[in-house]
Amino acid sequence: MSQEVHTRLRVSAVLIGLFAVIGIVFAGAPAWAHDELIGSDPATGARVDALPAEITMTFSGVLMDEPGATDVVVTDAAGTDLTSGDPVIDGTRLTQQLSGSAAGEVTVIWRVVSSDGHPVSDQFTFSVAGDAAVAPTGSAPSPTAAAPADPDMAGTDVTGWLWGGALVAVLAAGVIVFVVVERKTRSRPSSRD
Ligand SMILES: [Cu+2]
Repeated sequence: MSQEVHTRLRVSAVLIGLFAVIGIVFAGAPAWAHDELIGSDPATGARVDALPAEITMTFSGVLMDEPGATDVVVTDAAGTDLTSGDPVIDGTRLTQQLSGSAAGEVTVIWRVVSSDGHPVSDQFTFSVAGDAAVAPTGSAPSPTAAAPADPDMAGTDVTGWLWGGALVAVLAAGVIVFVVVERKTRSRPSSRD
């Protein structure tokens, strides 16, 4: 009788460990596959002489190019729209044509769909010479390199699911073997009784 209780306790311990591992795997999964902005031209915090004809951004992964997936808003300090046409995606590269002229701080707000299917968005600024309101050189621009937190992280990364699924299969097999062995051990004629 105490043997059976002991077995149940051990199976419970295995199951608790199993669920704990699954929890850890899925909690950590979403951070694995996000694409992030790794560079741009003009760069974050750059000071240029005139508004360039286009802005290019380079990401760490191949972006999804679907209608409505990508959105870029470029405005001057007064909020005037400086974009010309839609952003163009080419692999890991995004190009946004600009028009007009600007002086002072230019803000680039972007949203792309990461290669793992998640939307990623952030913004950065650079400045165009000719405006007294521009912060003096030496003031550190706020870095935008840090990966933005995704608003819709729900553990849906394919990679995470695959790893999680494989882990569950292996652990489940282990539990089954454990239970079968325990049963065989118990059903064997015993001299200890
Ligand atoms: Cu993601």
